[in-house]
Amino acid sequence: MKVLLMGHPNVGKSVFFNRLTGAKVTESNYPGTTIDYTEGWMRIMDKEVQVVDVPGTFSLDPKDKAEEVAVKMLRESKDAVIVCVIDSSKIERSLYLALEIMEEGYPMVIALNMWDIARDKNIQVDVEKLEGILGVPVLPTIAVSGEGMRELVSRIEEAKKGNIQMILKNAEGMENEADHR
Ligand SMILES: Nc1nc2c(ncn2[C@@H]2O[C@H](COP(=O)(O)OP(=O)(O)O)[C@@H](O)[C@H]2O)c(=O)[nH]1
Ligand SMILES: [Mg+2]
Repeated sequence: MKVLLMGHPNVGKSVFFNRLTGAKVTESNYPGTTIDYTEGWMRIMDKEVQVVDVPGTFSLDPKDKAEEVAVKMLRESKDAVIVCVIDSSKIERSLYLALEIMEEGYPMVIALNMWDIARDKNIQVDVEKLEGILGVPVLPTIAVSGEGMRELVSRIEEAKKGNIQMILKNAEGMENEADHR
């Protein structure tokens, strides 16, 4: 299994990466480019999992070399689980990328990072509702303190299993909503 950390620039992907991985990280240029990325390893349920700090991108329609590399890395990793890191204080702008990646069929966990900043700005996010709408696990995180990251990791495995529970839960929710109409 492989985990790709993806998201806009400056959302905390590299802080996330450093917290998830140990000392054995390698930095390389993507073949044929000057764009660098970092790879490392983490343990999930007794398994060594490769983690990649993918260059930041705003969409899957690349606008520069770094975005091109990000999209290539995604498309080359068909079996990856994506941790989509989002700045909690700018959610609307970030969901587009998450939806694009989900649309390509990748299992995903969403990290609502910089939760502390959103809280300070009085931005309130209904995490459960967002989870229900998107059908993927959504976790508030503060990468600089590590808050929420353990739970996020525990749900990577769940995402990989195809989110069956989530899909069932959503289907149930939709039925209930239909009943009330
Ligand atoms: N307050 C706060 N700052 C964060 C958090 N996560 C990352 N940062 C800071 O945001 C900046 C960008 O983080 P970085 O990991 O380099 O972003 P990247 O471009 O996505 O890799 C750095 O100054 C981090 O220390 C967070 O959850 N809360
Ligand atoms: Mg970075």
